[in-house]
Amino acid sequence: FSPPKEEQFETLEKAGMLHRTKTAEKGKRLRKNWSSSWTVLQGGVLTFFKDSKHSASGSVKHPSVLSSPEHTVELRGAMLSWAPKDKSSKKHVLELKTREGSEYLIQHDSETIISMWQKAIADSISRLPMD
Ligand code: I3S
Repeated sequence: FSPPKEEQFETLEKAGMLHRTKTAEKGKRLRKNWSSSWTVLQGGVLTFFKDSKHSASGSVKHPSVLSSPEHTVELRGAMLSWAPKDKSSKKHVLELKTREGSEYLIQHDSETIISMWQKAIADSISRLPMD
């Protein structure tokens, strides 16, 4: 199955539970505060939702009915890499740096799951124009 190209950009790319923490805002370092959140990757935007109650698959296609997003991360111009060891003692940690100078750590205990997120987010970034 391959959807029409115009629609591809709008459709849900990935959703699931992730551990995440914001580590910088507009270039200023923040104290880490890890939490689990339902995370949706769609149309070049990564959204972390506030609670995990809405993770039933029936809600996945309708993010508007979920609780309000806690963080909406614009992926255009962002950079994703595996976090250096000194950023966290956790394993399988991704570091996402936005164009606006915000930084997030994203983590999952499963290497398989975090690798799928790494690929999905990297693919999304690469499809967006740089400027
Ligand atoms: O880089 P740090 O300061 O070792 O990060 C840890 C802290 O954020 C810690 O919270 P407190 O600042 O309240 O102690 C968290 O509980 C830890 O999870 C953080 O370390 P990891 O290595 O898990 O990212």
